[in-house]
Amino acid sequence: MNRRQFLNTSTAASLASLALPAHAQTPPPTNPPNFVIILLDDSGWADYKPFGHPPYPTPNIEALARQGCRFNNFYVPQAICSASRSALLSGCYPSRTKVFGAHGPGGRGLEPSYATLAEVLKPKGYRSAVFGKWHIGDQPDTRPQARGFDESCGLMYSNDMWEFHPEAPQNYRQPLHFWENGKVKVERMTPDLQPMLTTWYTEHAVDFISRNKDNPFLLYVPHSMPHVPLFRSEKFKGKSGAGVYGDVMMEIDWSIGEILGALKKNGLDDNTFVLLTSDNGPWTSYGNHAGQTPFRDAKGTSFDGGTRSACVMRYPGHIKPNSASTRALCTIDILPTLAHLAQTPLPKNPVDGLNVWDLITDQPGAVNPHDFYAFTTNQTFEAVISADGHWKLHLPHTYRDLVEIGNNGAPGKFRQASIDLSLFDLEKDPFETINVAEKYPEVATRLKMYAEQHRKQFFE
Ligand SMILES: [Ca+2]
Repeated sequence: MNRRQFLNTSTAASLASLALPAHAQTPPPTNPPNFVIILLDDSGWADYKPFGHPPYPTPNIEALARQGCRFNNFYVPQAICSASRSALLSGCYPSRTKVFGAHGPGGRGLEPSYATLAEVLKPKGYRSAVFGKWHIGDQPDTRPQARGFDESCGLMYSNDMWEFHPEAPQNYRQPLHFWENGKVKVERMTPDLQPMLTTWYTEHAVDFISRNKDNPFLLYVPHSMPHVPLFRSEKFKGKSGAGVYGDVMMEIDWSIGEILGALKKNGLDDNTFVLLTSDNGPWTSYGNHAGQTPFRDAKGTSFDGGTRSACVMRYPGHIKPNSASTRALCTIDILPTLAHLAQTPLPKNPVDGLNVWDLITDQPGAVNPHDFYAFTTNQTFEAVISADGHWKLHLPHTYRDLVEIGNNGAPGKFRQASIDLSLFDLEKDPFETINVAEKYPEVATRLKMYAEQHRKQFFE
């Protein structure tokens, strides 16, 4: 999708949403559903259809979108791995949990004082599993087994935090482990073994579904790919004709097909909520090993190229098939919304997200219960958007700006750039190019007030 096509579709959808009448709250479904959350790592907004038009096929994701709703304005509160994952699993802003950036080996991650989604669902009899990249804690009390997940396998952090790091191998002297159920299963992941990651996660996921068809479950599959270094198994080598990135995305699409197939085979299609998205935008300095986004900048910034993720949700009978939404939503809302669907209480710790089920199901007259969403990069609070997704205010901040693109697994170079206080009209200017703060002073004042509220709450 190019920028003009994107503008045409999003304007039509937002005009349609204006015509809705007054709103009534939707009760949760009678039977608490299963939850499947598939999280890609560093995948760009345009990496799969129907969001983008990549030069490789993604038929299983397209099928998922046909059976559910595509969310065009879905955000993560920080476009970096640990911060984003922690927000998804806790419903809290990084500003609150202080999980910022990407934690390295041995990192604390999310403190146990903040409940995870798995812990929230446990009292309702849910069995939970995580198969993939955890990255919100590599200490005995912050790893998956200690955080409500009954089963787990995968990496504790990013797949580039190893002895073959292209820039800083000296930072990663300890071998990259592959874990299974709280124990190290593979002591040293090598370039010969990384191609198996997507397959291993998928096999565990399919097996977990078949063993849990008679009880409610949470299946969380945070793929290691397409984060660099890129690896795919033999069966996908050269298959896309679009380079290794295309092969990797085809293998992820295959994995999604396997998971959806397992749901169908076990008769769980109708009672399972499926969500697919990415933890942040593409790592563009990796050039042909990075994904694509039409939006400004990328991973590691608070521009939409970093924070806006392509998202699909499917729940037959509840979410309209083959639909599209321009509602602004954020990953912090997932925990409270799924708690609502499971009819289980919110955790005792404060949660920043809110139940947005009526927005997801597009109930007549439903409005976002938030005033705004806040965005940080590492420890810096940088921007807010109005909860209708219309306006975005950047506070003055620096950001990394790509000046040299890397290739074939070698990164390029960034420089530090800066932006002054800027208001963007995301409906007319989703690419954050024209500062309209002087044209709409009352909007700028309102968003500055929201920003001050967030700053006072978390940064004083
Ligand atoms: Ca990431």
